[in-house]
Amino acid sequence: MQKIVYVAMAADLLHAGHINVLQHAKQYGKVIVGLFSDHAIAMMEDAPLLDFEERKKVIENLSIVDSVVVQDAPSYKENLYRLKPDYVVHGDDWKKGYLKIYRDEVIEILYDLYPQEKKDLEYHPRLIEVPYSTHINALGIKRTINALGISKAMQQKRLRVLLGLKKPLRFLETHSALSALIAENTCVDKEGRKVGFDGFWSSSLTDSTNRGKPDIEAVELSMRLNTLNEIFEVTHKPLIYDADTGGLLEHFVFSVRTLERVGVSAVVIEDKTGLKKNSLLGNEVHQVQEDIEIFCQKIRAGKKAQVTQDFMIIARIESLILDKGQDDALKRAFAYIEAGADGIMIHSRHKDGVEIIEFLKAFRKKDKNTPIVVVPTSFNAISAEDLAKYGVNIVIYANHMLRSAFIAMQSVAKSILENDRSLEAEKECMSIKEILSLIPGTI
Ligand code: SPV
Ligand code: MG
Repeated sequence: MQKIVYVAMAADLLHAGHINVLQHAKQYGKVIVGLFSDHAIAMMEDAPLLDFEERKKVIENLSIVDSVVVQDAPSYKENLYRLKPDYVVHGDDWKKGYLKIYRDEVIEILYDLYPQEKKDLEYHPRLIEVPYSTHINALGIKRTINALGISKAMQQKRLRVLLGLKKPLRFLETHSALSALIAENTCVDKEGRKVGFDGFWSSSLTDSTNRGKPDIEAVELSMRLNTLNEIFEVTHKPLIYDADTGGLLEHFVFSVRTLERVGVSAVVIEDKTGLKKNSLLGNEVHQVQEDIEIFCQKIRAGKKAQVTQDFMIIARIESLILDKGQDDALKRAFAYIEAGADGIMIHSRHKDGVEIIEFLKAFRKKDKNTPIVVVPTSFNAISAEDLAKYGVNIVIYANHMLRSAFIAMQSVAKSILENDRSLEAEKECMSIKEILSLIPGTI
């Protein structure tokens, strides 16, 4: 009987490296590809560009592939115990890095399935590892595709796609194209996962501060649109826009259309009225919460104004900021959802996060699905992962790029004055060579 060979892959961008692995596998017998589900890929890294059905169509039509099954988790466990393959084939690149834990687990399972083999935790004779094709750089291919650009429609839709695939999503404040490039490209390897930011937050606070203006809706949409366009020109991740109160209902409907047209994925409007001040000032300043029904009308008008199915309107509740209590926050949350809000943002300025967790528990008891957004600037000791356990979908780091840039710039400015030259400040600066090569197309 023909031997069974199991090969797991994402195959988002099929290239010669995949074919190389599959050709190796074919030498050992019948090739079953365990195609990672969208969810499994999103758990390990970013959501795929092509969805499962699209990727499956490509793989199942390869003559070297005998059949395709879904692998619905990063772990091989379920499929290996079910299919009991004679061999598992993989590129040898997973010997180190974030995928190593899955390799270790595969070896353990193979010893369990084939106990007669002499135990060696580093290796199993039924695990065939194909030298990784170093000349093929999947990340490079992805970067090239990103450089070519993706349509605004695809970038916009990505927020809804990601919400359906993973939790939490991490969004980082970006106030310029450069800060967005940093947010887009920074990632860290964790056990079993490559973690990066899922998208951008266009903050009213930092967009105003960056222009030397207070966070009181003084910077017009037309000004902020310039920044958005610059960000969109060089990135492909989704952006959530902080529209303050959304302004008058009659004006908000135009803003929705404009934001939707440029490719913004979601707009957040907060339930305040009159002269809006930054929420973190709480009741130290005069701030007035909007009447529930009036705010619902604004949500309804916005939903009616949008053209696509993809654009989202997120209602931000300021009850905890203004010490109005949990009952008021919950009442508003359900009223706003009823009015058509696609998600809610609950804000708090307390450091311990107790009132946020209390809200999340009470809300999730009644509503399991509506996306919840939080901005843990004050309750910053709770990890995104822990917030997700309480039901949060999107965690926004709302101002950290600008705040950190300010400190770095101020320190360099001081150093130049203190030393009356720039030599000492050099160590705090990126080299000229690096900054020149930072942006593709410079040289
Ligand atoms: C912003 O980033 O502008 C926000 C979040 O609205 S907060 O500053 O916490 O109000
Ligand atoms: Mg704001």
